[in-house]
Amino acid sequence: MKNKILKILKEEDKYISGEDISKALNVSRTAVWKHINELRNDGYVIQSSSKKGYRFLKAPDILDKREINIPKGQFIGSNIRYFEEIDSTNSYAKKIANEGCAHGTVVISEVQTMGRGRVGRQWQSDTAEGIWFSIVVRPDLEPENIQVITLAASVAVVEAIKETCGIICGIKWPNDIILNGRKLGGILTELSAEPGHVNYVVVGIGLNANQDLEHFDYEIRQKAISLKMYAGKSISRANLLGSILTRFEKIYKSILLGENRDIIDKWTAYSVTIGKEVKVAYKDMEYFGKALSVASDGRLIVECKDGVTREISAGEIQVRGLLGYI
Ligand code: BTX
Repeated sequence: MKNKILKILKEEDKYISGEDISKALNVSRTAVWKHINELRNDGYVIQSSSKKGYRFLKAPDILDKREINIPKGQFIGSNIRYFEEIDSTNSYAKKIANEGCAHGTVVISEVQTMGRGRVGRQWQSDTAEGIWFSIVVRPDLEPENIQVITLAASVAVVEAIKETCGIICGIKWPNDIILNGRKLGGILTELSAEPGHVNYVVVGIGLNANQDLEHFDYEIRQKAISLKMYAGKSISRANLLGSILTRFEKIYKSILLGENRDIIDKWTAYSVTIGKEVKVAYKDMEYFGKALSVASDGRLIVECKDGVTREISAGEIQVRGLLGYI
């Protein structure tokens, strides 16, 4: 009931009387009053006037599904599991994916106590100023073609940031979102597969939204950035998340149609890696060379100084630009 009242207040966008709400929902005026107070306790700002009724003013800065707008019928985000705190949205997403959760389920947490990066690294996400979430998909693709999903997610993130904040970011192969030469976000894709068959893919996305520099641990202050630090003002996390989910669904559908080239072209347009001198570190080996392009399966093609052109897949290597962090 509380959410139905919220919907009416938001749609009305001006004062609406308690009586009109009670009639529309067939509940007593006391019940309406009680639910409005509950919404206020949730952080919603609702004006009231004894003559005119109630008026919606402002939503709290939370990533609750009531605040995330996605188009009707969209499957990514049609099922949302929301937490105020969790160890890692990726760990939880893998657990529910193993238990058979719906394709397109999204796990969101305001805070993570054990946010994970790649290869056992930590992802600092101990504040509700960021956007930390994981998407579960069950694509009908060969396991070796999954890497393009990470590229697709980075394109969705960069385009959504452009749309909702007017800020242009870059992508460092394969999964870093870069702003002003610093790390704004990252993507951790985890896969459960058997030969020839993918059970599920969890795409975990972490984005620094409204942190100030002091929020970051000392060790990463030189390389981390948030959208607020760049723009000088807070951004709406819910708007940005809604836009990412919407764009990701579109791009995901095009992958299933085999339109990888389109995604790779978009990814290349935002890339800060292609054309750069890079160092490829794999196990004990190090290669120096130039990043030439990305193959249709998402591998990075590097022309190495030893004369060999190598195709590098994520997870095996680290690529460091030789000129600073990117
Ligand atoms: P990564 O391995 O590329 O990056 C991890 C490295 O980035 C760390 O070693 C540290 O140097 C730096 N770092 C850590 N936290 C931050 C931060 N908040 N901002 C900038 N730099 C940082 C990137 O891994 C993939 C990260 C995915 C995170 C999401 S959040 C939702 C989901 N759940 C989960 O546990 N992980 C994913």
